[in-house]
Amino acid sequence: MEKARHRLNKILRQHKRTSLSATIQEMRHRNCGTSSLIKVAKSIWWFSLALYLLNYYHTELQGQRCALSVSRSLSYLFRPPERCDFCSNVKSVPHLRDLSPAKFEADYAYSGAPVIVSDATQNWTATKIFSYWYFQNAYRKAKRKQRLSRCQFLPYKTGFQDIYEALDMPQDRVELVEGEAPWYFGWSNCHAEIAEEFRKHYDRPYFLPNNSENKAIDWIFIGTSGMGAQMHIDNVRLPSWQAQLAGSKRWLLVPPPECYFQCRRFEVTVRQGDIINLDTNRWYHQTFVQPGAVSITIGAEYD
Ligand SMILES: O=C(O)CCC(=O)C(=O)O
Repeated sequence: MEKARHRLNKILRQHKRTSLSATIQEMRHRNCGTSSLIKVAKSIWWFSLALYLLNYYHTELQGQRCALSVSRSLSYLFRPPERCDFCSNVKSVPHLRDLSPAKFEADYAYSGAPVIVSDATQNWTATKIFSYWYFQNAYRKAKRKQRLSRCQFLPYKTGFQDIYEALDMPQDRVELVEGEAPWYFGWSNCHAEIAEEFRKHYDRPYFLPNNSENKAIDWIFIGTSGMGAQMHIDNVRLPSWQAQLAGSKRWLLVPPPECYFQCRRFEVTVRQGDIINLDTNRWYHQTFVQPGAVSITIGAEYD
């Protein structure tokens, strides 16, 4: 009897162990299924986030002169290092005239070598017509019809919120009467009707390669002596031209840090009528409006 009880207990213990381990196996299995599901869900989440960021980058940030929504130090941190051949052979920034599209394409358009072209705005009426008051009038007329908030605006040190506020300064400040604060701001002219009006007064620069396309959105920068853009590098993918329609501006061009030992820095003055061509995505750049007339520039990217 005792022997039979002992055997029964043994069988029960064994059964308990097996069913427990089966339960554990099952639990493990289930658990494993759950963690796989979690892993898949996490992967989908990260993938969607990456897709969203990629899409955001392409639709919103590309083409921005200054991606203010991404912190500047963050965008500098993730800037891929340059191979320095774009600047190692640049010994000066030439001032050229009569520059054929073929020569521009071969030597400057995509090489990263900056150049100033001095005879490309001769027939442009913009050099005579564009002024703070001209812009104010154009935007006041357009404001009544349509107000676009997506045009980018760079206030620099002025604190203005948008182009409408910037074009609403009292006359004394515009003319920088003694005691008034200097000003400088820039904006992307994404207002179709105004862009069309402005474009009656300037052309695509004659030296751009025939097959290159001028980007649809022009940038305008305007301001008084002593002001300008702080040192920065752009993230707009394409090189650009910028025409000095009034006043003059000194540009400081600095190679990226990884090229300091192979490349020089340059200081150039761009005078009224000149067009500077620069890959602002490769050269750090800073501008200083020179004493004299209010500086007005217009520019665009080209591919
Ligand atoms: O013209 C300026 O003062 C600034 C231009 C600039 O920073 C740019 O084109 O990225």
